[in-house]
Amino acid sequence: MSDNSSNAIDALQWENRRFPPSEAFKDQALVAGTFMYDTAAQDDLGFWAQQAAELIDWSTDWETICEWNLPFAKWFVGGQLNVSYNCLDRHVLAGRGDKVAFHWVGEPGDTRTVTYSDLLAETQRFANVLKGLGVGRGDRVNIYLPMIPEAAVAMLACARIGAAHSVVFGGFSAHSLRDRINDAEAKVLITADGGYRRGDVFALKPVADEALESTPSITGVVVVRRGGNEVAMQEGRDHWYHDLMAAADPVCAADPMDSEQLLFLLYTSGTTGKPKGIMHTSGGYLTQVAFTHKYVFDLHDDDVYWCTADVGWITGHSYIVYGPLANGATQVMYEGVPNFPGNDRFWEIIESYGVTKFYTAPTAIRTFMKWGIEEPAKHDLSSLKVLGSVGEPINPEAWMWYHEHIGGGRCPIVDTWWQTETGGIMISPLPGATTTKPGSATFPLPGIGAELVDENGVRVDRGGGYLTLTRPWPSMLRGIWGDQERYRETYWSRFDGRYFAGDGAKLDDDGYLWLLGRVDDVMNVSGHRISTTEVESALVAHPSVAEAAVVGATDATTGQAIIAYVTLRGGAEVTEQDLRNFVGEEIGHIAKPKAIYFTPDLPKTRSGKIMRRLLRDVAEGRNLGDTSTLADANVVTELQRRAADVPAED
Ligand code: 7RM
Repeated sequence: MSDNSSNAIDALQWENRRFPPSEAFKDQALVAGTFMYDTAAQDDLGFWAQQAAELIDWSTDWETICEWNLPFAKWFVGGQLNVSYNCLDRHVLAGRGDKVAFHWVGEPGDTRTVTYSDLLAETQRFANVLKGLGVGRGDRVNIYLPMIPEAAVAMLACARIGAAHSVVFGGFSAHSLRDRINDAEAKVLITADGGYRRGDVFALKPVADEALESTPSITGVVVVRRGGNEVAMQEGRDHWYHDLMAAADPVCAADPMDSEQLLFLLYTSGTTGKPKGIMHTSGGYLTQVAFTHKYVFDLHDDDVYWCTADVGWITGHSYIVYGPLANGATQVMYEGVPNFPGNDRFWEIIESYGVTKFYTAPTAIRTFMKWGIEEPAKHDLSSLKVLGSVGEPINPEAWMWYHEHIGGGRCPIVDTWWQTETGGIMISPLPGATTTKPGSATFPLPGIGAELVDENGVRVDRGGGYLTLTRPWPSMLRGIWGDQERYRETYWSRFDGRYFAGDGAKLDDDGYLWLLGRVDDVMNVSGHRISTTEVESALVAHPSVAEAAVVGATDATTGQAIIAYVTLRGGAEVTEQDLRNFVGEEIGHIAKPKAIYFTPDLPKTRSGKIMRRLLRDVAEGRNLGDTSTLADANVVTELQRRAADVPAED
């Protein structure tokens, strides 16, 4: 046993580089200094009320800021608002109708410019289309679309009439779509013939048709023409979007909705296999996503903001649709993959639209590292001002690469920790106020309570622990659709009075938070609780390594042994032994992988998170568990084949 066995996770690695915001950045920043943290610390409810009043238009004021009946919260109780009015009408009424909402870029190279007036007009018509299909307040509508402006229109049209949307990412199968439609008992499905991906059309309507064979609640299907692929239309049930829109009334009033009106369900895979319909409501959600989008990205009126997520994920909901549109921002929306037609597609888009704020995921950054610095170097990226990261821990070396090769050494990086369940960003720097350290998400945002605890729920002030949230926040999930017992059990039962959703983290001497990945991934090697993230970061610190995934495999001597899967940077070479020694030097002998496998790709979810569970199956020679959420199943099959070769040990 290690001498610190009471610790949830041993903290092995400490990073000392620091990046304060420049004077030039601070001079123009919305927040420099600590005033916002100080205000919120004195009265967090008052702070949120102030944000709700400043950032959102209400048709009726609320009576109570927050009603907290653990684990159930209501925010801005008694208040009324229309989310679509806040994202559209009020900007147009204020004379900003000609401002671009979306510079949309199709993968084949076609483009569309959508202003706030355009988006409002389209949304009103489509809201009337939905009404015509029998959709009303409280109904659920499923959305299964590519990354086209109609996805935002569909979501906003639901919000306008008080129907809840449930967006299913276009990469999901017929089976997944069917389960999600049935769980939500959706009335209408909005889909497209197909969309573009890596130069080809991928079919959506034919996949949806398969799902629709067993979705009794669906009475109408709306199909957007995008891919141009051949589709079957079922008489009476299926309608073309453009036909319905041409016939629709152009005016649809934005009626006030209750602050706690269900805005959307978003399904996230649970440990038991049955996806959970995470519930988000209106007033609190919109307040927090508008607040975080404005201050975390230091939003100015002339910004061109680009979040590369898909609207099928929470990042697309909160930081493409609701946060940026509530703030009246101009965005880029891109349909396709980062490597079509070339590996510099993102950098080309940044250059042509003068993108100032860029938000992407570590998996993308590590992929860019693989492709080499020549790709971004082909383009002028000097418009960029703030870079964001979300989805996984960002390894310090990936952070440095992002900083140098994309940010030109000049842009603050905001590493934003949050979840589908939290609805909005919870832990992140404020770019004009926070001195960052590569790989740390730094501090909870003003108004947010986060603490680490040990196995027994006792607060930890330095070193590793379980990340918990200590009080309700406006954009928190309101539960799991149809299963509030599962909600209580999943998030509120492990530590008394605290929200816990599975992540480990460590606190350094300066109080900075370092996310260590899911606690299910923590390895136990000879009694040391070692986080996969730390060993991965040590591997990525080697100049030849672009990406690494580390797992603990059962070992007769040490309990678990560290097994690493490594992808090299373009053209680089290194031996297994050199890498093992490198990790030994970086964090110590205890963290040296027992074996390292080189692989061109790692198994990832469709949203880009590394699936360590499958790598554990491979390392322990088991049959693969559930692979339905895997982006590319060939990757693990190949690794399984190679695992037949027994690795060396020293
Ligand atoms: C936004 C999103 C949530 C899980 C979360 C973490 C991981 C997300 C970070 C991160 C370290 C980050 N929602 N995660 N952001 N880990 N640093 N900045 O990704 O519901 O799909 O995933 O993602 O494990 O619990 S999500």
